[in-house]
Amino acid sequence: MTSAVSYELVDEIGVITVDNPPVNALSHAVRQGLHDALRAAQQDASKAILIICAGRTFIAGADITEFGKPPQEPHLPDLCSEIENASKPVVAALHGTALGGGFEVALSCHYRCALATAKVGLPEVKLGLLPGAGGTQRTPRLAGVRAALDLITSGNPIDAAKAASLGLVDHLVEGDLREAAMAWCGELVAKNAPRRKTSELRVETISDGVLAEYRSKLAKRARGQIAPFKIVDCVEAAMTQPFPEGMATERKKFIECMQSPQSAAMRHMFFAERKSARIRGLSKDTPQRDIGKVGVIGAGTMGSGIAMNFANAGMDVVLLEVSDEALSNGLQIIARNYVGGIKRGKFTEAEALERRERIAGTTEYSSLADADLVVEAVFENLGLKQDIFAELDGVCKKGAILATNTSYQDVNRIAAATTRPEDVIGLHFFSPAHIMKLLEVVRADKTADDVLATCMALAKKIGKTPVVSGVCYGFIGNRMLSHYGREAQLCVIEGATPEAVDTAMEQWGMAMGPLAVFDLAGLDVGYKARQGLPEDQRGDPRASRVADTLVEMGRCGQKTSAGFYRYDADTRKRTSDPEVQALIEREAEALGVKRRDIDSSEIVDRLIFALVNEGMKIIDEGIAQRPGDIDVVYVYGYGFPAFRGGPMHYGDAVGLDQVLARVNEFRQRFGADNWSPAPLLEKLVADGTNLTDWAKANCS
Ligand code: T1G
Repeated sequence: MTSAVSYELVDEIGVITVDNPPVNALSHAVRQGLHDALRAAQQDASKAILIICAGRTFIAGADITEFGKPPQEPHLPDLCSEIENASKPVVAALHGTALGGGFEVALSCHYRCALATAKVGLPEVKLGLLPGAGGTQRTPRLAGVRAALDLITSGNPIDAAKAASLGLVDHLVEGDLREAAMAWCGELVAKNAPRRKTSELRVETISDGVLAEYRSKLAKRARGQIAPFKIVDCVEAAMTQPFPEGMATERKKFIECMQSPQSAAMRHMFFAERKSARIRGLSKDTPQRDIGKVGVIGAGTMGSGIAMNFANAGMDVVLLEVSDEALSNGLQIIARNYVGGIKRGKFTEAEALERRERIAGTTEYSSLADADLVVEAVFENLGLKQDIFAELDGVCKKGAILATNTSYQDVNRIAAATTRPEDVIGLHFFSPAHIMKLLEVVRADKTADDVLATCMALAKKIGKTPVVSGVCYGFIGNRMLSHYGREAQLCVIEGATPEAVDTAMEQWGMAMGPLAVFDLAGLDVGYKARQGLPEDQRGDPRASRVADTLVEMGRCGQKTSAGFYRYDADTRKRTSDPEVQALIEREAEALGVKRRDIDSSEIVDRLIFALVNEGMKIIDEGIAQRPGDIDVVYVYGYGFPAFRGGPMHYGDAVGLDQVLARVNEFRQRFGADNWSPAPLLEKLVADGTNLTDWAKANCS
């Protein structure tokens, strides 16, 4: 055995216990320990073998930290085969989240029992992989082809009851798992239960049309990804090939996925998301303030969504507006959002009602006096925000955290409107606030450490992925977005149609093209921001003239059923509008822009390298703690494809020398105002290193 796996004979049951915190990942020590324990169990008087785990979960998968290192025996597929071919019945006892290789270990056992609270799943596809230890061959044998395809291509876990209904779990137990599992093993022994080898089961035959239909559905849902399609190939092999050949097919395709840049990118995102929750230089033991009651100021789209986040996490919320009418509108937005959530199966009607009832409305600031946290979410006007914080300073109790949801304004200047700047922080939610996972936590100059630590923990509690940002115009995401958007608009005025720009970016992997995003957010948002600036600070008119003209025509985007595109009022489907193309050509002429054909590779490089270059500056200025944080912002907040790993990972994957060469080319062609290479980019290229290695040495 190894320290991670122990074995003991208890009555007639050989009990193998895995204990490898935090999630019992299948490290080499665990695999070796399981191998040794299995061998011991087959040589003693045990009549059945039980595999169970200590801690909070059954094995949650292969050890991702071992990926990329030389694989060590026993390899997981071989270990699973040893389990299935053991001389005695092997039973798995599941709790927590039995995922990936962990669930594959369970599938190779002859029987599986589980606590009702357990979940099982094969999330490899979320790492750009596929189950590589028989999951694609055993799952269809137990649950059928369609269920197997759904489980493996989605990567989403299912609860134990659902797993039992599919034949993936045989017995649901309650109470103490070990006790219940031991008792069940005893029953199996008593009735001389056979060793049921999953590999010997036959896979149901289905019509070829099912697989073809599944592949075409994936072409939309998993556009640009390779692993989902290889999963379908493996499940097809389970249907058409004997088990050994099917396993060989799975192995081959697993290795293809493992070696793909897509998997490297998605594994990077897995760790980047977990690292972004940590604050550099701050002890994990930094004290936190108790947050029980939350005040939200502003019941517009954002404020209402923000209020829901806290109510959904079990906190009491008081939502403040300036008038009963505005408050009523906000509460109606919340009601509509909950109806939508029920329809999407996010929660039951009873749960929705319970959550709604946690949100109380008010028009009186005095109602915020006992709030532990107040989040201001009014529209983007610095003066108004400063007035509100001055009011809060007088009303809120000592120790209350005062947060602003501002997207752009200077949080230091908002904090300066109070006598307690150490209690002020930015909590920048992304629309729709009750759905988008990203939360930029803006650390102002005087924000206290415990306030920051409290908000980072609170973010996780409300199901958000937090990223710390320093104070600058637009923080991390929107600052970079302004360069991305500028290039999109310039490509349009210089000759690419809106459809060409959006199609190029969507085929590259963005969830939605930039012009469609601007229509979704509302063209009037940028318009008002620009109108609020002095003429000489409104930037290059070529990069805003088309959008501003559209707004002046009353075409603000989806909200007016017309912006860069026309929108069907019901389906919101976008269609091109020749009137817009004519407008673009008119404005280009008026601005003296000579239009030309722009190919998709130029569009992609201008938009994406604008992100990379600005991201480098953000890192250099200390606005972001580490490059991976920027990747988390873009994948979780801006629809950047996880299979490309975020802008900074992508820059490394392309090669920073290539990025710099392209940035310098664009500077030659389009001017240094928009294309000044980031000093960090130039430095890394000059040093012949990359961002990943630089971050290891500088951003631990
Ligand atoms: N390997 C290594 N470390 C892991 C890990 C894993 N599989 N899963 C989690 N960790 C670490 C994580 O980095 C963090 O470390 C700590 O555990 C707590 O994680 C052959 C090839 C299990 C649902 O994809 O989904 O099996 O930051 O913060 O929110 O077919 O972790 O504390 O240092 O996420 O309670 C398939 C991935 C692998 C599951 C728990 N399995 N993990 O969530 O905690 S590929 C997965 C999760 C595979 C086989 C293939 C979640 C969780 P640190 P956490 P959590």
